[in-house]
Amino acid sequence: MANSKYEYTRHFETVDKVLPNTWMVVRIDGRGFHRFSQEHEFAKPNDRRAIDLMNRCAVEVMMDIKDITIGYGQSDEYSFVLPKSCNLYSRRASKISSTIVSLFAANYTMRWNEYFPTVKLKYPPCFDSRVVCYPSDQNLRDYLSWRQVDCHINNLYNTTFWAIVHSGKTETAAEEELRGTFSKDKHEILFSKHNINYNTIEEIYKKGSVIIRQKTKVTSISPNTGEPVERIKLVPTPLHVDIIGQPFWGEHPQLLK
Ligand code: DGT
Ligand code: MG
Ligand code: MG
Repeated sequence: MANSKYEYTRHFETVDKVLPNTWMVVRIDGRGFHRFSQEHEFAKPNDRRAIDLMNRCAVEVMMDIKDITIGYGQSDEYSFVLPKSCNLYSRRASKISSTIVSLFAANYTMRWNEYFPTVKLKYPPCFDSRVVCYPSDQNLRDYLSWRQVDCHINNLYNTTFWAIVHSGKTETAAEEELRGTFSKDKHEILFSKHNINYNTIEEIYKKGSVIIRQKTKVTSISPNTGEPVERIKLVPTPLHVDIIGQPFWGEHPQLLK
């Protein structure tokens, strides 16, 4: 490109490189999803279609951006982990974060009908995004644990809250009943008053979704022979498991490399 007298404005771009040799986490979060979930008639407390759509978008992001090793999602948020050695966009925070969030939002819009065939998308969904760097493996694990604990606490509260409301009480009465209660109290309210054993609720709601690249048998048609060929590929796969304890990290040691 020819130089022009205007080119000097390029130097106003500030450097926003993430510290080298640290874990990078991009977290995206739905903007105003309290309203978005109401306008689009999400089931309460959890809408399986909405969760499946979020997971699909995250899988698509990970298929496109191969540097991402782990995704973790719950509610209207997703975190994407990039390893210490990652040099995507020379570690420029705004390039990384804006690419991931726009890819996610574009997929959310494009695939909406697949997951909500009977609900018209009323307005464009929007997500914010940030990059946070974590220096140690323990920091990264603690970050992911924080998000999973958040999922658990919110899900237990929301499950109990909506059980009370669905039993005929007002939202204010439900709030009142839950004020000051501990986890064990909510389990008890669910079990004794609403006949719900929290432990039997599906893991996807209690644990959120962690996406890692799993070895998967993939069948494709050979362009040469026209015959199906089987290959083992690493495919981003959502799991609904505990990521706080050691077993998950022991089973997948490559995730902390
Ligand atoms: P923000 O992030 O500051 O722009 O504000 P919001 O409104 O997105 O709030 P946030 O992110 O703290 O909370 C997520 C909201 O999304 C919360 O109001 C519950 C709603 N939501 C997420 N997933 C579901 C779902 O499966 N069902 C229902 N009914 N609501 C959901
Ligand atoms: Mg939000
Ligand atoms: Mg949120």
